[in-house]
Amino acid sequence: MKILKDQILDCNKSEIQNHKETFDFLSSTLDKKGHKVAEIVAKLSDFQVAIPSWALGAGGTRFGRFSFYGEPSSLEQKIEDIGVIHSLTQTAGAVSLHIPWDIPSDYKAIKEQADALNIKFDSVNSNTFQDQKNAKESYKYGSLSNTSKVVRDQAIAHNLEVITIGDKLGSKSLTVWLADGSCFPGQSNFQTALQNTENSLKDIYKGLPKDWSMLIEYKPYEPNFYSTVIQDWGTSFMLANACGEKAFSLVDLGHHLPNSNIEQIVSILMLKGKLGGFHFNDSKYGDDDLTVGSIKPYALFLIFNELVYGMRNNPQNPDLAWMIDASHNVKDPLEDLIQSLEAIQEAYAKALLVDQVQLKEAQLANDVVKCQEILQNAYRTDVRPLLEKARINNGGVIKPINAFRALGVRGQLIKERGKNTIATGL
Ligand SMILES: [Mn+2]
Repeated sequence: MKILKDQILDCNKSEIQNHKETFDFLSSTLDKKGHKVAEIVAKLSDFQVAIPSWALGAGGTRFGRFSFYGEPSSLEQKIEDIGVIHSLTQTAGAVSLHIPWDIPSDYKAIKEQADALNIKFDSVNSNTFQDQKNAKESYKYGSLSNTSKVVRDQAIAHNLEVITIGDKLGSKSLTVWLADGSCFPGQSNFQTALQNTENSLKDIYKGLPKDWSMLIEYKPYEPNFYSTVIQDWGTSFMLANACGEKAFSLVDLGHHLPNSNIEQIVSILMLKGKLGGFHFNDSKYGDDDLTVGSIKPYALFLIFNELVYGMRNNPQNPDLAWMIDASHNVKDPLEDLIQSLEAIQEAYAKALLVDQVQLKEAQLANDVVKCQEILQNAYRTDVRPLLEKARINNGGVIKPINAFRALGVRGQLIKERGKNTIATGL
C-alpha cells in the first residue's frame, strides 16, 4: 500500500482553513514574544524518528497477543507500513531493524524500496535475550556476561554479524541491550558478570567500522528480577568509557525505576559527550511500552528541554539516534506510532519555545518562580499548528490520525495481506 500525493491533498482540503487560522494566530503571538517561527517549523520538519521494525505488528505480552489483522509478515511489508506513516507525518524517515527478526533476503531490493520511500536505516539492534533456532549455546543464563566463554563468544559473534548486516544497509550504529542478570540472590557474581560484559563489549567494539558507534542500553529489571548487569545509566556510561570514544549510552524512557529524574540523566550524559541514542515510549509503572506522551507529557517536555539545551551547548556530544521503542496490545500499531510521533514533535516544539537566555538570567538571580514560569509558559502553549505547518511544508497531512482513518489504511492492508498474518517480534 502506498499513499499518493493526491490523497494527501484531498485529506488536507477540509482541514486547511482551520489550520491557517490557528497557525496565523499562534505565529503572530509567538512573533511578538520574539520567537522565530519559521526556524522552529524548519527544525520540526527536519526532525526524524526511527520506527522500530518490531512495533508494526500488535505487541505481545506474556499473556497474549491480539492482532489488528493485516500485519506485515515480511521486512518489505514493514518498510511499506513505515512508508505509510512517513507519507502522512513526514517524521518517520528511518527504520531501526532488529536482527535476527528482520534479516533482509535481498539487500539491494530492500534498500531501493526504502530509498524510494525516503526511509534511512538507523541503528541496528542485536538480540541475545532469547535463543534462536538451531543455536548451539543457550542464553538462559546470560549472553555477554555468561560464565561460559563459549556462550559469550557466540553472543559476540552475533553482534559482529549484526554490524555486517547493518553496514550493507547504510546503518551507522549498533544498539546493544542485554537481558543479562539474575533472578535470585547468590545466583550471579556481580563483579564477574560486569567484567565479562565489559570484555565482550570491547571485542564487539573492535569490530565496529570506523564511522560506526555502539549504543549501550540499560534497564533496571525484567526479565531478571533480582539484578541486571547493565542496570542504570552509570553502568552504561562506565562501559561506554571503557570501550572507547565510539561507544555511548542509550536512554530508553521506560527503562528507569519510577520517579527517576530522566531529564537530569540526559543532561549529564550530554555534558560528558556520551549520549548516543534515545528510545521513546511512556510508562506508568515500569517498562510498559505505552504510547509516548500518553502518561507523563510534562516529563517528556522537561527531557526535551535538556535535549535542546544539550544540542545547542554540547558540541562534544554526537548527533543522537532518535527511535521509538514501544509495542503493545490494544491500539492499531500504526495509529499508535502516529500518536507517538505527534507527542515527540509536540514536546520538541515546546522545548524550542523555552527562552534559554531568560531562563539563565532567572537562574543566576535565583528567581525560582520565574524559572518555573518560563518552563511552564512554553509547556502550556498549544504548538500543534506548528507541527501541522511542518508537515504541510514536507508534503504530509495536517491531521495524520484523521487521514489514516479517512483513507481506510487498515482496511486496505487487511485486503492486501489477509487477516492471519503475524509480524515478527515480541
Ligand atoms: Mn529500548
